[in-house]
Amino acid sequence: MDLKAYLEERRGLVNRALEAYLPKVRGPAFRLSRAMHYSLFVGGKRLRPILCLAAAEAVGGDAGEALPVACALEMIHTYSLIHDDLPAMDDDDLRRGQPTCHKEFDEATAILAGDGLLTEAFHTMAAAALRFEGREGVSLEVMRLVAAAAGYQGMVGGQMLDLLAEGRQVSLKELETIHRHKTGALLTAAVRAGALVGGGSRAEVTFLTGYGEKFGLTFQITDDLLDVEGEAAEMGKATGMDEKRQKATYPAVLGLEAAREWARRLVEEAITALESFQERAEPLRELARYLLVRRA
Ligand code: GRG
Repeated sequence: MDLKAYLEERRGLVNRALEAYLPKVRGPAFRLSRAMHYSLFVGGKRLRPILCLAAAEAVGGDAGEALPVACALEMIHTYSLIHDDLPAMDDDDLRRGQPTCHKEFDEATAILAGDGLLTEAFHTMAAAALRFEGREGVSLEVMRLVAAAAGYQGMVGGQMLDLLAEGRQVSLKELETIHRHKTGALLTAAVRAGALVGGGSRAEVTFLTGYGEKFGLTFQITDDLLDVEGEAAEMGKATGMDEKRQKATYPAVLGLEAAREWARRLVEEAITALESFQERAEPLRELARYLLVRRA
């Protein structure tokens, strides 16, 4: 399959839906909606929504039905980047190749834009649930799992662990715990939510969750590798920052070659988790392989 064309088509689909869910509004909160819009549309690979749609289709579901959840995941992801870039956290000036939200606007607006995106994500999912009559159980389960993955049991908790680990040595086990929460939880939730909305069987959802977990870990390892080896211009943000901030990373704990080798092994395991799926899971297989060659 032509992954590049597939990704472009999917990005277009997601971007059009995001525009519809989050139009620029006028009025007293114009500045806030402009800031939310700015960060959401300033770039981004749309990996989480694309995974969600691909998982729905892998179980024979309809990507259109998964779009609200897919877009909600991108809103949550974008909020996490806005807050992560704030001076109180990573204090970054550049994200997705453009000034970070607090640089383009100001700190208070960036905090509110993150809050607005997080809340809008749940509004989007709830509004869609009301439209899908008769599927309330699935909709509620999806919202529950996305909330758990985004909150203190998942991404927010992982961010706390990451901040607490700065400047000290961590074991491989601790590193994995941090990243399973900080990055892996939302990526896994994207796949699991897609499988549920798509009507997957219990076994299919379990296999796809396994795929999502391997995908999430591999994503983080390759993110760490790109911080060491990537080009800032291609990534749209500064590189070499992990070392500067004494962050716990896979290359730091394992060494570069062992980290690369581990990523390769995890991709094989992710693809193995899809063994019982036919052709329909090919995009998910290709997305896992793409992690090893991505440059941004
Ligand atoms: C502040 C609540 C809160 C959470 C922050 C995800 C996260 C937790 C922080 C982001 C910092 C970071 C660089 C994490 C590493 C992995 C990651 C999420 C990279 C960015 O995701 P991509 O590559 O970004 O999917 P795009 O821009 O393509 O959407």
